[in-house]
Amino acid sequence: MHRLMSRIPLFFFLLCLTNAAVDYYKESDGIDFVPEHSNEWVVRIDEGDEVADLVANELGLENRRKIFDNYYLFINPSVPRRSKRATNDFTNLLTKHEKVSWAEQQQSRNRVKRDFIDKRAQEERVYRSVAFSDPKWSKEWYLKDTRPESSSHLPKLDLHVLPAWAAGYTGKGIKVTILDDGLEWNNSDIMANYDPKASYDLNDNDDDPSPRYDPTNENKHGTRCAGEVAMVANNSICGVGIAYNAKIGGIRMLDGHVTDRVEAEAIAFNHKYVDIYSASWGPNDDGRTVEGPGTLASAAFIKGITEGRNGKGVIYVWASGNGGRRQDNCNCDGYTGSIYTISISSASEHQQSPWYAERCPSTMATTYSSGAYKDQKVTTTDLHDSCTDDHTGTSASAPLAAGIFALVLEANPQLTWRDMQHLVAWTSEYAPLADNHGWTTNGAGFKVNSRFGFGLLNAAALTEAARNWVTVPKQSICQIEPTKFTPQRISAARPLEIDFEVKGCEGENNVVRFLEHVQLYVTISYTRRGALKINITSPHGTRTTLLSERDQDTSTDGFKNWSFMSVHNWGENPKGVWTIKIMDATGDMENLGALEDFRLVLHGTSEAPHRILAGPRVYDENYNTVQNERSEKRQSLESLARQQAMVESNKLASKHDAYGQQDSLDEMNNIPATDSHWFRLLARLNGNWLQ
Ligand SMILES: [Ca+2]
Ligand SMILES: [Ca+2]
Ligand SMILES: [Ca+2]
Ligand SMILES: [Ca+2]
Repeated sequence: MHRLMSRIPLFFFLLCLTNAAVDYYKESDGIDFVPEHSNEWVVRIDEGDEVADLVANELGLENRRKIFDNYYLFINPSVPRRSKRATNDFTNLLTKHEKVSWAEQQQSRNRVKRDFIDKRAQEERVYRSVAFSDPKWSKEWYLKDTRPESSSHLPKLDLHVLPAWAAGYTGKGIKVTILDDGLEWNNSDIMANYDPKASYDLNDNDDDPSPRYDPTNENKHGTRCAGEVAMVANNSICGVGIAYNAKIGGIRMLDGHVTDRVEAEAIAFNHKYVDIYSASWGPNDDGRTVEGPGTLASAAFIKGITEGRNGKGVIYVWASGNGGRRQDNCNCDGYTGSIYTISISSASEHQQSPWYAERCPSTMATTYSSGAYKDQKVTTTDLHDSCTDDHTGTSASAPLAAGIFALVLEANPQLTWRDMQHLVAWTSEYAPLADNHGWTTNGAGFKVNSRFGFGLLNAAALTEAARNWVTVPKQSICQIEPTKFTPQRISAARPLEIDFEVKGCEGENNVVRFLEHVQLYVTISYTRRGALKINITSPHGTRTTLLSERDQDTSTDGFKNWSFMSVHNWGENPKGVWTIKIMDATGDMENLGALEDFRLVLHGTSEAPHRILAGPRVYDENYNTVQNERSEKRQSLESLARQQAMVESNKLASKHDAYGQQDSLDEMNNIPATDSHWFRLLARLNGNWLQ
């Protein structure tokens, strides 16, 4: 192992991260997670399949198959399938082989689903919806306005999906896949939209991703996530998916040994076919884990981004994590922190950041989900051909976003993976979440919040902006490394502050003038990792907390070339003085360490994205317009009533006019008493979009 590290230093910290995993806490059942080593090696051989076969033969291995690029899956039959100990001797033997450029024994990684197990099953009440025949449609409060008339003073809660549907976008032609614990594809509310080509079972290596059934229904998670995206509309079963005409697949990968190889194959599964991947899981949200994608999973993300959707890049949607109660920080999760994933957080029906939500500046946007005990949850398909109102956490938020992005790709199939992120920045809503702490306006005029990213997704605004979107200019990446940096001491007594001048690679062809993602890579040694807090301030004065204190994290491992990512400088020009501040938030004088190294990586464009040319974003403070529409309608209702009274008292109106007025009056009276009325109105406005 040591030999491998010295030969290929790039892999050093990745190996350290996975090998250091000894002290896990599993949120759901309190059992400590101990990684197990398998009899699989992923081996990189650059000279092709025949050489791979030869190497395997020579070493007594089975060359199971090529994973992708030059990576092969080798099985060593003389090693147990599961073992607590790594077989380092054999890894050394492999890496010494002249035809092998890299090899790694696969070990299980602790990946935790981002929902909550609700012990008190809610009694299911059957609602009969009038617009869609689906009985649970009336429970989908995040898609439509379910406020009773008596509560029209309350804020409107939906994600503006109905206007996007009314404009004709229902996900047609878009393929979404859920990376999870399986998919009950023959569920009556999934089957018509099921896509076998977007599906696979990586746990059992077969084409059928059906979940493994057990008495606790442990593997319901993937089926629940999938239904949110693509429940079949108007079939009198369960509910209606956001992208109810999209194709839905499932990759079964969480119900077994989750290794780097398994994650990679999921992340790049049929990546020239699938458009959107949704993942509602990640490293343990225990508040003391720092973990990201391994070598192969990192390569898989790049494949999806560079080769997917004919080079425009697939869309990766990731749940931002449920570690709020344990002060976890989503920037300690390399999946949400990746620039390639759109990480999604949650807001409760009270438009508050819920107790489980994590804070960090890599989060891009928010959708609704569960909140405190009595708050409404998310409705979707469930195991055993059933339906539930109980899906929760950021797990439920990510698939809502994936469904919305399917509508967006239908509105404009030419969008790139970066276009989608720009669209999120330009359209997500601040107003419904304005009562929460932490909003700030950055130097380019975007409102950002580490709890919500750019705000609540707005499907109507997204699809509308997507239609005429001009593809953003090509990505430039500018890396700034300090010259002659000597390690700087950090302690509770001495916060470390570093100012440095950034030119944004001016004069070079990778100059960045309009920022997208900012990454601060640091190597820090410290006696208590969770004591550390890191801020960064841009030349525009945007101050971002890249890492907040984590009580639970007592690790002495520090950070090894770890990337802290932020989208809070979106649109800013990076030129000027940046300040990094690293401090010990605990005040514990015993803690000690040093910043060993750092570099800043700026992603963005040298040319202005088209949209910014028209000026900074203008926010709609009256986003909750249904409230206003209602009072307007009530006013016009009153004026109609007055008119009618006048007409009647004068006995002058023709029968035809009176009927006409009576119709309008009924229309007003009925809003929003029944859904059918709402839909008839929409249908009248938008043609025959709903049968
Ligand atoms: Ca199977
Ligand atoms: Ca249905
Ligand atoms: Ca987390
Ligand atoms: Ca991300």
